[in-house]
Amino acid sequence: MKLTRCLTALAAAAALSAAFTVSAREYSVSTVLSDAFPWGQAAQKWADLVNERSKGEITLRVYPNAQLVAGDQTKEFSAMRSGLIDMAVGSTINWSPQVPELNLFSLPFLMNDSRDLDAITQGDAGQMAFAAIEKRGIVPLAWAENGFREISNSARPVATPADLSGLKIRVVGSPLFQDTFSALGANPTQMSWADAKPALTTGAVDGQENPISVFDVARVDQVGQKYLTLWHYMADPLIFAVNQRVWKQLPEADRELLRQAAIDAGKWEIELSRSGEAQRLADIRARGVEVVELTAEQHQAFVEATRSVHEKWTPKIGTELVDAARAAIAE
Ligand code: X2X
Repeated sequence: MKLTRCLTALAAAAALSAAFTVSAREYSVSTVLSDAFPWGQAAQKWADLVNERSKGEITLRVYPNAQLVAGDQTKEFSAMRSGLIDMAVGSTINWSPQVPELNLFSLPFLMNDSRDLDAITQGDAGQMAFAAIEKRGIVPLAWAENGFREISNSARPVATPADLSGLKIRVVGSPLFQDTFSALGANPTQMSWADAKPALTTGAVDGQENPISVFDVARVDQVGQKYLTLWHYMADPLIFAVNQRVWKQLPEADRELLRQAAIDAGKWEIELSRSGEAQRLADIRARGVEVVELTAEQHQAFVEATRSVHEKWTPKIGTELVDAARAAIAE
């Protein structure tokens, strides 16, 4: 009798714990920027769609500001690979130290506009970039975007490479950025986003480069960045991705759910991000920032000044991948 009761209690406990395991499936999602920015909104949209479509069974908890890697955004990919982080919506810049192929998107002036970017991500080159990520133990699911990166500084309007001469520019991620800004005669300093705003505030650096949405939301104008040049020199896509062990443990239906939700969230964010740019730029101008738009000749001078970066980095990225990207753009 006693034994039966005891067994019943055990069975009940086991059932309860099984139920609990199923209903409490929660995964961490790392981002660098919070949901005040399109980037964080992409991750939150993913979480919302997954929650809704799994009827609350799967929870994605978004941890912004690279907090799961103590602010060191270039460690995010490694942390996800080791299982410290389950999932991420990450920038190609921040993952390129571990996935050199992702430097493709950082090649200066490779892409002129969103059409070029889409041609890459939606074609063979995009698949090759995903294969490179997969080869390194991470499952990529979908694309979103941070945006075309524009350069700002506190000293003077920049319309030629000579205008950048000697300016201390905060850069992020891959050593490619050192090469680009050195080729332009500037003085690049690598640091995390967490350190960037204080460095701009104190004047430890003169300038930075980030998409218009980041300049706008982070109020970079408030830390003395009075000059903004629209040179569209590169764009960093965002990638939704999952640790391989986590992925393998998921039932097929859940994988499909996660993938489709990532694709939908990515499309939603890309649209949101692009459609908001004109208004953001108007707001930035209204705050007194001097916005420089380049003539075709001025643009060309920057292209020529950074050719050496392509020569040095194409072999590291992979000639086949760079060729595929160029072919996609040319089509
Ligand atoms: O650090 C940056 O500049 C940011 C926020 O754009 C990235 O994480 C690439």
